[in-house]
Amino acid sequence: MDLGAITKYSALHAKPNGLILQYGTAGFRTKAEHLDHVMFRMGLLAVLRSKQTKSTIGVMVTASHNPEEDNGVKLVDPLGEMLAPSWEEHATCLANAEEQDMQRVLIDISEKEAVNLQQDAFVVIGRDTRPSSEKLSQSVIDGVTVLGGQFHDYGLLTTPQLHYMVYCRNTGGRYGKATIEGYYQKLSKAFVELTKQASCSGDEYRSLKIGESLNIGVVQTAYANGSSTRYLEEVMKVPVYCTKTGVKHLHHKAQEFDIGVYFEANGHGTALFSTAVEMKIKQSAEQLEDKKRKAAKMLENIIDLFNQAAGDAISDMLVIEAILALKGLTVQQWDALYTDLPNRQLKVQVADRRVISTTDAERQAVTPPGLQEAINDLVKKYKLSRAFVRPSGTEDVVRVYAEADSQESADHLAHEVSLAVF
Ligand code: NG1
Repeated sequence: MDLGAITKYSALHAKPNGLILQYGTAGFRTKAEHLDHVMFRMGLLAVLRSKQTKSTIGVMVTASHNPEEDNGVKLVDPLGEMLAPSWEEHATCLANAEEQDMQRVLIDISEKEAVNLQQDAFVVIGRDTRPSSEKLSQSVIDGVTVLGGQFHDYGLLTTPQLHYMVYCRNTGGRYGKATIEGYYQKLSKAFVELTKQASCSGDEYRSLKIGESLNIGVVQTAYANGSSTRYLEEVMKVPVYCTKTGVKHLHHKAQEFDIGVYFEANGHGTALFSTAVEMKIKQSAEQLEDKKRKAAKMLENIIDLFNQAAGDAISDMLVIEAILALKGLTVQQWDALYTDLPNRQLKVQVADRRVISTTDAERQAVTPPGLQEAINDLVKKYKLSRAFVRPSGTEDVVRVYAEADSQESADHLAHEVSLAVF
């Protein structure tokens, strides 16, 4: 580690005095003007993580749905998953270190994580369309190069595309080609193959039921509409699990199943297939029996159409289009499968959102004392009702969610709960 060079370059990406940030649900997020030092330091950290895992690591510069003047950064681990929790802590330490402590923190992390500093490092970088993103991704690159890391800057990319690139690069190209064309080709080939099969007979669909020996689980968060949970459990007869908000929690839980399906109500989601399932399907696709082979081919294409590295709206949309075509359903018929309960989400500004802590996958408030009891009393006043509050992990607000049998009741309940938060 060339400590002299790190000190010199770090001074060019100086940390504003007194600024404390935390690696949250989706990495660091705050006003773009406060993030230059964080970007530089995440470039450094990505190199250490790459050396430690002997793999390509991703860095995405984005603040997703936050206001345009915000920005953010998150690291992507070797299999396209979110950064490991122990490294989230290192990220927080490094981002908050005062200039004079930077070297010590870097050495501490390297020692704690037994990083071989002689190992090569490779980092891939992507960014969103915010005006601040290009300059901030340049600061990431400064951090990568000062520690001797190699990099590839993909420029504009969606977050799930960057996850896909990392996954491809670390699996020797087995998952797909790590280029933007490779991504589109993989999805479009699977989509075309699948929709070609839309004329299959009912027999072939029936032979798709490989299901007896597979365990399937659906993972949601507290924001999932109560009707969707009821439909999944009572009509589809699949077990449903609830985790804390944030893709990393859902993804992790979904990995426990042969086929794990997860989604957040705002659209992040995908399906994960275990290696054993993929092998079984591959074997069936080589069978001589025509119907089974066609059915297995269909499943192979479905698996290819999902971006298993991370929830990906483009891939999800194509999967849905293909399934509707295969089943001969219209979007309207699909939408009519069940009806969402009326619901309302509100944001509440408080002095310190961390005074609210939760348990039970964020469905129950533990602190401040009395808050949960107040929510329980309010919920009792309405039919088919449910409400919860939690501090956002990406914005400086407390989020309130309520659902009930009518829109008016859901609105009232959300409003009353937000008053209880003050
Ligand atoms: P927070 O700000 O922690 O509620 C939001 C979304 C999450 C997820 C993350 C990351 C809601 C209620 N929450 O988290 O679903 O998308 O941002 O982007 O939509």
